[in-house]
Amino acid sequence: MDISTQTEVSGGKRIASAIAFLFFGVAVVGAVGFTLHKVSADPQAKMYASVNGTINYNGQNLKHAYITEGVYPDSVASKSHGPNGGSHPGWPSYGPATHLVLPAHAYVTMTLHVYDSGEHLNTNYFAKVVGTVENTATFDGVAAASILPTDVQHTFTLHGLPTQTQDPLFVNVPLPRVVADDKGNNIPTKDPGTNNQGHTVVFSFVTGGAGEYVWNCEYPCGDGTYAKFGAVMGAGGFMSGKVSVVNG
Ligand SMILES: [Cu+2]
Repeated sequence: MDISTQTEVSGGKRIASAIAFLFFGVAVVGAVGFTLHKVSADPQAKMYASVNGTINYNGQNLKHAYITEGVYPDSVASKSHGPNGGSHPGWPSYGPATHLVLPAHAYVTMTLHVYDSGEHLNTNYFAKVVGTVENTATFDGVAAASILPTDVQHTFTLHGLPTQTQDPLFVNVPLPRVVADDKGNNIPTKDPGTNNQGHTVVFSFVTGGAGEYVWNCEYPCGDGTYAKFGAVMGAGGFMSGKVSVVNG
């Protein structure tokens, strides 16, 4: 056999296998990229605050934005996990959306209709209203700076990570529980805003510049793992979500 021909053939094979390997590599990178992109896509429906007029606050004329959400004892009622409640229909959830979009430098009034029962907090701090206008909220129309730590169903706790690049924003509002009878059925409330099925909590806060924040519940409503911070408390979009503060 001619040695030079043999060398030429194996050189050609080497190029072919190098090209095949290159295509394989590109395919792997493409598949990984596609998968990561799909997994990291925002699965949470957005709720946009609607601006209606302005309000004078501390000598500043601010846009007045309004947003209304609910807190439900199960994911079906929350409407934020599809008509059948998604993968965990029995989990409590905020709804109908869990990604809140708020205008920057605005006076935001948030109304929460809350329908769940509850127990006591791990930490009494979260029974206080923090970061709102006058550090109060109204509970079925009555203003208060806190509720009993034993009578909480969930909390709305908005915060960000410590950062140099965006304004701080922290709001904590405890949500009073609906009392249940000894069979576990909720006792009707005196709140017409929820057809006597829950409580209405209203509070206002002022946003700074644009930024990305999160909110979560600090009432340990999960399963037994991690001091009741497992299950629903460890999953996104039920007892936690995003808050985008946007310009424009
Ligand atoms: Cu909760």
